[in-house]
Amino acid sequence: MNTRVRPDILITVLEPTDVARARRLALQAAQKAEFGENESGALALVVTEAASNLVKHGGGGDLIVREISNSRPLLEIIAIDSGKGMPDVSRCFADGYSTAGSAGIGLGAIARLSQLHDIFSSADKGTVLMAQVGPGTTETDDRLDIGAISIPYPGEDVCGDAWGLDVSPERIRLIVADGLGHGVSASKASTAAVRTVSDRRNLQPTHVLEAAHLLLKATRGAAAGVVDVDSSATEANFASVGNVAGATVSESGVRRQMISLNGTLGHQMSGARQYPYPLERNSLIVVHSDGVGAHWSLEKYPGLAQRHPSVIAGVLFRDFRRTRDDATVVVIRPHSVRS
Ligand SMILES: [Mn+2]
Repeated sequence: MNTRVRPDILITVLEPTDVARARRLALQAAQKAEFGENESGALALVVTEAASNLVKHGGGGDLIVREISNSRPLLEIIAIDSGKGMPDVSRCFADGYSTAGSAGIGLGAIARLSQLHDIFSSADKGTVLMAQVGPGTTETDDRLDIGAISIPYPGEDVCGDAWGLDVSPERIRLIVADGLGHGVSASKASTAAVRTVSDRRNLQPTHVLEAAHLLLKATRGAAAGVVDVDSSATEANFASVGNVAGATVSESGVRRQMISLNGTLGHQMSGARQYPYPLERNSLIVVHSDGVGAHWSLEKYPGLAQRHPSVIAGVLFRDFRRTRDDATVVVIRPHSVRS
């Protein structure tokens, strides 16, 4: 079971002093993740460049620092703005090209210092940049690409949402849970729902939710969605109770909503059901709490459905987040084990 070690950090970056703050918070995260000196230095440079770009070119934005749980540490930076966008992203990533000041050199440095980076920019909607820095590699890389953002209700230290990923030879399983309300009690409920998955790996999604329903009686209750993807990545099975939404998205951006039933785990559930959904090659699965609005379409962002899932999560978070709630969005692109 792959769950978040520490909560994601969101830093609003509007002016140069915020750049210094972002760097400081990222370095604290690096220390907790036991980065060495070189990796910390690389991270500081990446965060400084990404945050400076938010100020110089994005008209301000959000910088998210996320720890990717792994045997070796890896931190992901996602920089999100709603600015003018970059006219030619591939040229911007080559050293030396810039539309204003040092942006071109900055993106080249980010590319060199990161294990993995990706960017999506549209002229009218802004830019989302992601970079993963550190000595770690993602153990499940051959099974799926994943992007996730989970940010607490404003002012809370803990997130009332929780999510987890479990990869076995037979399948990939993802759960997203949203504890009622926000804060510590909500976090306890959603964490208990996620833990049910790791404790009951052999149960079907419906039975996992039924088990969670019993376990969560002592808590405030939660909504949760569980999706299984078979090893050939041709079928997803989704079961959801309450306001956790799931959808499949084709490579061209066509969305198919998956079914969530009414109810609250721990309080009221009239039975869980799971339904199968066919997956095409390079299909995505998107699962999110109701802190992200449900009326999104990747077709409105040409090319986005082919980007790294972290960038897709960043765009959905930017454009559909409801600020008065915990907000979690997880995007996966399963790979066929046979291919
Ligand atoms: Mn919620």
